[in-house]
Amino acid sequence: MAKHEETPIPCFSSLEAVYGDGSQLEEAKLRFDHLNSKFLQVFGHPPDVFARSPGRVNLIGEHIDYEGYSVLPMAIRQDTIIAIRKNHAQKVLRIANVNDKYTECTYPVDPNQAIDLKNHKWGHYFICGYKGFYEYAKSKGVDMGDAVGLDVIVDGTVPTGSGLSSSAAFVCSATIAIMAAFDVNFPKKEIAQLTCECERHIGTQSGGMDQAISVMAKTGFAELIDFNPIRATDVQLPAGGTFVIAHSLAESQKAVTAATNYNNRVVECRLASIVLGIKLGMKQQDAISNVKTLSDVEGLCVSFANSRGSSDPVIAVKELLKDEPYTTEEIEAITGESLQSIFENSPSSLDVLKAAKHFKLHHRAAHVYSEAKRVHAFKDAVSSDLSDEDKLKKLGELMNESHYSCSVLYECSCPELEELVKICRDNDALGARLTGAGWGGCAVALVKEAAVPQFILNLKEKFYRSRIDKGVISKNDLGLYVFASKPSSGAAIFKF
Ligand code: NG1
Ligand code: MG
Repeated sequence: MAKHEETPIPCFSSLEAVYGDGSQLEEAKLRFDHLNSKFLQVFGHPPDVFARSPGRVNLIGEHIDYEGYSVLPMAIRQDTIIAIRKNHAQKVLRIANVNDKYTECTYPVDPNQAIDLKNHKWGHYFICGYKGFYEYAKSKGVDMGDAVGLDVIVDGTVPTGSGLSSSAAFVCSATIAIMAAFDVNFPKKEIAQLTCECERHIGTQSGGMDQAISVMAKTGFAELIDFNPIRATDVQLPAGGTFVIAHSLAESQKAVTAATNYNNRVVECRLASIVLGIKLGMKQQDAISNVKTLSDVEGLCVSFANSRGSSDPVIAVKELLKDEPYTTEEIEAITGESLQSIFENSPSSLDVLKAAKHFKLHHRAAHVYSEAKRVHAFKDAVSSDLSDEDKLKKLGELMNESHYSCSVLYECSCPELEELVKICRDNDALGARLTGAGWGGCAVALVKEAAVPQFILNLKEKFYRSRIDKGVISKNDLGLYVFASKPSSGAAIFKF
């Protein structure tokens, strides 16, 4: 049997295969009916085919996918569904949304068009998928002929700016819908790779976790995702524990704040890896040309640590990178080359350099190496012969350590997330941490199954009540901001 990741995206003629037969199915039927009628109303004909791809919650392994390290997310039930149809009469991409907040966007059919990053629009994420699809088809020698128009309607239920990867749910469902409209399909792992690369057209130097889990998830399992090449290994979570997702209500606009937040950390990690490489004996030019990520110099760090009687790469970080932030001049004295020229081919990195005062190489590298270890400790605990109760306890501890590292070393938390994580822990969570990129968005807490209803009530009382009173959110929407989540299924195509 072909491995899961080698198989193409499944195509179904009914909703049950993805949405089960309970309340989720009823909700899905309403959404698909609504998409159909809205499509008719907006474009004057029904859609040809649908694609869906889910959001995700990352259980552990934050900000390490782009450094080449494995992560451990699971898909959530919230997803993006896209209805699509080719339109030979109109040579334009028309992208509408069931939510009137997102007004219709139109784009030319040229797959080589540049995305206007200075002028951010929601439809840009669809264009990421569109460009990605054409780039991939070209690399595979598929002759796509003249570009045709596309009519598209989007329905997303993953809350945006929440660290639950609404962006990847959108980019993946867009790419898969476009593939389905053109009647082609590729192996999941190739779609995971191509969607990861094409989401970078939006200007964030993303890793690949979100797209990989959105495309490859399986009902009932979290997945250990490895990179280079992308692989997914099923992880069966211990019985008796439930992950509760809670929104801090601080929105993290990653595409807009990239230069100071997300891309800044990617650049800091690159600089940390080059400096470590040089300090561990690499020639300057060699390190600058060949070292892209901290995983590239881990071997050198481990040898160094071995010489000190340990195998922990953090030892090398502690001894070789100073605790205080580095200035540009200090780094250039080590690399022998200007940062401008090191990053000359990456406009989004040059934006980072422009915005940065200094670079915290020690802290960022210490986070990445220690977080990478915690992912494996998490996976090992799950498959150990501990009792389920002890496994859950261990997983909770690792989540707490991960949060500490994100907050203190990586500085990607925010006051609202700190408050929420503390409330989770004070109310009997086995562990709690921010999830996704951070700087806002959601926390994830591991809670004993039997305690979940009371836990959610406590969060409502202690975190959300004052925000409802202040009118930040409406009481009726609470279910959108705090909910228990089970591992859901990955991307699918529907043709009825
Ligand atoms: P979110 O917060 O879902 O956008 C981002 C990155 C991931 C990963 C996490 C941090 C994108 C599309 N996703 O997730 O690849 O690096 O942050 O662990 O940029
Ligand atoms: Mg995202």
